[in-house]
Amino acid sequence: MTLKSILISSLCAANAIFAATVFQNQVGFLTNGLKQIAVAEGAGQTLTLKDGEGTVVFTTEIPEAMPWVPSSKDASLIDFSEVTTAGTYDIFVGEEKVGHPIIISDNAFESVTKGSLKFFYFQRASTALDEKYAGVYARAKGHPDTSVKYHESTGHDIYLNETFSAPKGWYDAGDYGKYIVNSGITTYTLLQLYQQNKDYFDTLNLNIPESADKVPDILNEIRWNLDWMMAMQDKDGGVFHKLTTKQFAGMVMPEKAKSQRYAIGKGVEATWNFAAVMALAADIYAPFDSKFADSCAKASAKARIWAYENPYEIYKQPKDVGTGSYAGSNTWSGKIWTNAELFRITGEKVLVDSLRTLKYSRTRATLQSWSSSLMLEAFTIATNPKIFEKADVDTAKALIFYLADEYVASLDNNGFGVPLVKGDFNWGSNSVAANKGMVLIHAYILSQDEKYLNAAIAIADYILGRNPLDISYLTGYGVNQVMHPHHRPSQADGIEAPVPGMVAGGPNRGADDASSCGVNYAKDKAAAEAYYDNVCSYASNEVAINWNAPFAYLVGSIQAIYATGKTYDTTSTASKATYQLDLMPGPPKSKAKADTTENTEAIVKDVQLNPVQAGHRLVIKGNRVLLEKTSTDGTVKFFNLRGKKIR
Ligand code: 9MR
Ligand code: 9MR
Repeated sequence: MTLKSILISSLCAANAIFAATVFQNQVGFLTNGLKQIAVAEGAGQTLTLKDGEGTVVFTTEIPEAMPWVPSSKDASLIDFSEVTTAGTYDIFVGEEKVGHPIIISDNAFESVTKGSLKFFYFQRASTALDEKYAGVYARAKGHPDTSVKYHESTGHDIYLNETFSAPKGWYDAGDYGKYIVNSGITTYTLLQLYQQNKDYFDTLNLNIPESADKVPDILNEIRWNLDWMMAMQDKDGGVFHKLTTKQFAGMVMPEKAKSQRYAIGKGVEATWNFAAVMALAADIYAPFDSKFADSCAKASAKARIWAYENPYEIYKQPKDVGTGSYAGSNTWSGKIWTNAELFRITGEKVLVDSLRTLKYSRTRATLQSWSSSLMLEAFTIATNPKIFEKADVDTAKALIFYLADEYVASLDNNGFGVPLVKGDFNWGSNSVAANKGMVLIHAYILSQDEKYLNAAIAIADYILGRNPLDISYLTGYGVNQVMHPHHRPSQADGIEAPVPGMVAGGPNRGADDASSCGVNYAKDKAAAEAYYDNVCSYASNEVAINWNAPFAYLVGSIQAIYATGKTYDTTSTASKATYQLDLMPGPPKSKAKADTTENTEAIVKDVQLNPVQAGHRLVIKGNRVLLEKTSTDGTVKFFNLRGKKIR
C-alpha cells in the first residue's frame, strides 16, 4: 500500500464516521434565483449534484467551514446558482448521498405563497370552514361575536349591559383572541404585498369561498379582517384595543370555546393602527368597492381625530384580563404612519408636518413589529416619490438602507449565509427573520441591487430549512416539518398533521414558556437551536397572523418578482389624492359648544374608570378638560388634550 492510498482510505473511513450534514431549503429553489446550501463536516471533500439519471450537473470542492454565531455548528456555504435547469437533484458528498432532494423550478415559491396566505382563511372567526376549501381541516363555525360585551376599560357603562356586534376577523394566533394592534401590522403587510405585486396577485387563486368573484383573492381574504376592524371603532372614533374572552380558552375547537367575549380597552395604540390601515385600504379597495373604500377613508379620519384628542389614553391590561396584552407599542410612529397614509389619499398639507419628525429618528431605525410601525411609514413614503416631498422620501430611504445594509453586512464570513444575529432569537424570531426580509425587498425595489434580493432569498431559505435544526418552520411544507404547533384547532381536531401554511414562532433564547413545558429547551443551546416542537411551547412554537404576514410578503414578493420579471415601479403615481376628509382635530365649529360639553362628560367618565398614569390626572378648568402633570419635584404643568402646554 502506498502512503497516498493509506491516506485516501483513512480519509474515506473518517468520512463514513463524520458524515457531512446538509442544511437547505426543503421546498424549492427558483430557476433563476440564488441557490445556496450549508454543509457541516464536509470541508475539503467533493460535493456533487446529480439529476435523476445520475448525471452530474454541478461539482465543487467544499470550502472551509465558517461559524455562524447563532448556531453551535460551523458550516461551509455552497452556491450552485449556476444550475438553471428545472428538475430534482440529489446531493452527494464523495460517494454518499446526503441532505434532501434539491427541487428547482420557476414557481418554487408559489406553493408556500399560497399556503401562507391560505392560513388566514383557516384563522377566520365567525364562520364554518367548508370541506371544499378546507379539506380535512373543515370545521364548525365558532365565535359569532354578535353579542360582545363592553369591558369597563372601554369607558362604556357596564351596568347598562349593552352588547354590540363585531363578527369576522382572523384569530390572532394559537388563541382565539382578535387584537387590533396586531391586526394593524398584519393587514398593512398583506395590503403592501398586493399593492406592490398586482400583476401576480390579481389572478392568484386561493380557493376560498369568494374565489369566483372579480376581486383578487388576497383582497377578499384581507376584507374578512377589515370588516371586523371596522366594527371595533366606537361611535366617538376611538378604537377598542381587542376583542377576547377574559382568559384564554382551553385547547378546544372554536365552536367549543363559548365564554363571553368582551371589547377590552380603547386607546391610542389601537386607534392609530386602525387609522393607518383604513387609509391604505381606502386606496386599495377603491377600484373594487368604492362605497367600502369611502367608509374606510372616513373611519380613518375620524380615528385620527380621536387619537389627537386623547393622546394619554394608553392601553393598560385590566387586572381581570389574562389574554394577550399587546401593550406598550410606540405611539409617535403610529401617528406619523397614519398621517403618511392619509396624506397619500388626500394630499392635505396639514398632515405633512409630523412626517418631518422622521429625520430625527433616522439612526433609531427599528425593525417593524407589532410594537413599532416606524418602518411601515418609511415603506409607504419611500415607494411614493411622486407623492411625498423629496426630503421625506430621502429620510424614509435612509431608514430602509440603514437596516438593509446592516443585514447584508452580517453575511460576511457567515457559514449559513443567513442574515440573522443572536439578538434576533426572541419570541417570534421567525417573524423577525421575515420582517428583515421585507426591509430587504424594499431595498431591492428602491435600488434594483441584487444583493438585497439575495439576502431576502437567504431568509426564505432559512425558514424553509437552512437552519441548524434542519427543520422547515412552515407547517405542511418540507421534509422535516413542524408537527406540534401551539395552535388550538391543530391540537383539538384529531388530525395528526397540523393545519398547513403556518409559520411557527421559532427559536427563542428566552424560553418564556419553560414552566408550562416543564423543560427549559434553551438551556445550553445556541440561539438558533433554542426551539421546542411541542404544543406546550407557546413562546417558540405558537403561530400568529403577524408572523405569517411578513413570511407571505417575503415569499410572495420573491415569487412575483421572478414570475413577472419586474418590481414595483415607484415612479408610477401609485394613487391620486381622491378623498376629501374632515381632518381638523376638535369638534366641528358650528356645533362647537354643544359638542364640547358632550365630549367633556365622555372624557371625565373615561378617566374615572381608566386613570392615565402616575403623576397625571385630568382636571376640569372652566368648561375645558386639561391634563395636569405633576413631576417628581412637585412642579405642576397643564396641557390641553392635544398635548399642547397651557401653563
Ligand atoms: O395559549 C396561550 C397563548 O396563545 C399565548 O400566546 C400565551 C402567552 O400569553 O399563553 C398561552 O396560554 C398559556 C398561559 O399563558 C399559561 N398557562 C398555559 C396556557 C396554555 O398553554
Ligand atoms: O408576539 C407577542 C410577543 O412579541 C410577546 O413577547 C408575547 C408576550 O406578550 O406575546 C406575543 O403575542 C401573543 C399574544 O399576546 C396573544 N396571542 C398569541 C401571540 C403570539 O404568541
